[in-house]
Amino acid sequence: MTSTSSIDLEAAFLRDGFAIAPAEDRAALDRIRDFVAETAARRLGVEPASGAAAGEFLDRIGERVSPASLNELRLGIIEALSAAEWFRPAYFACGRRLLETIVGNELAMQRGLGFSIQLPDDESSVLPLHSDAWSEDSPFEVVLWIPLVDVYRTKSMFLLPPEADARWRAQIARFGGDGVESLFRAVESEVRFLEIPYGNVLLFTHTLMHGNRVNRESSARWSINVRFKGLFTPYSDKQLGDFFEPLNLRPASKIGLRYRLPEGLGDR
Ligand SMILES: O=C(O)CCC(=O)C(=O)O
Ligand SMILES: [Fe+2]
Repeated sequence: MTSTSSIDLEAAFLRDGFAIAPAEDRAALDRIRDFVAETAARRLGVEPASGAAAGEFLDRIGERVSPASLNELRLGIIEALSAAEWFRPAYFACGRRLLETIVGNELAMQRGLGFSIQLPDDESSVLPLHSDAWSEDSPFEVVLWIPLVDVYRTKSMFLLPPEADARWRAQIARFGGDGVESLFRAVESEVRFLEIPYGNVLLFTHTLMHGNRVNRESSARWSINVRFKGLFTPYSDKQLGDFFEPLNLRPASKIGLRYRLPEGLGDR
């Protein structure tokens, strides 16, 4: 049965290219946030914090780490999350129904994760305007993007709404030689920086142009991104088994995938 709210959500996602919703498993989200804060504290040799204090610790990480040592910290956290077997189910639990409504209930989930920390005024960790579908990702993918702190304005990411994206995409060849910064300048007045209080998740289509700018707010951005797609939708360079892993395969699909036609059936 399709509920009215899921129809609204579907229409809103098609109209806006994204949806922001409360984490469906808040305990799972808090566990991820606390684990990240603890891992960061351990690596920096300071006292770990949990709960609201963990959020504050993350916001203020710029007081303890320099842009030069940030990437090492980031990689250490990715390694710790990848090794924690509870992480992937916990992450999925934060947006499961949302994903099922927007994508489907037989899903492929990215095996790795993207992790971003952006210190205030740090120019070195900017991810300029792009669409993942322009490189090696399939347009059937969506990104479940979860902030570990409140994000807003330049502490967040921006997305170009579908109508503007279609209009500018048609003119992209004009910007070929000048690089993405000139394209950003052209679309700047139309991009939308997404405000997402901690406790919420963002799901968006990376077919839309998006990216981030230098964080000009006073606290650090921490966010995770993981891609999902319909298991049987077309793949691009990022393949099943390698980049993606099946989630909740249904019985009929299990039977179909392992079925082999008997030999010697002849023409019938
Ligand atoms: O975190 C960001 O600012 C951008 C993330 C992004 O480009 C992606 O997840 O595809
Ligand atoms: Fe992206």
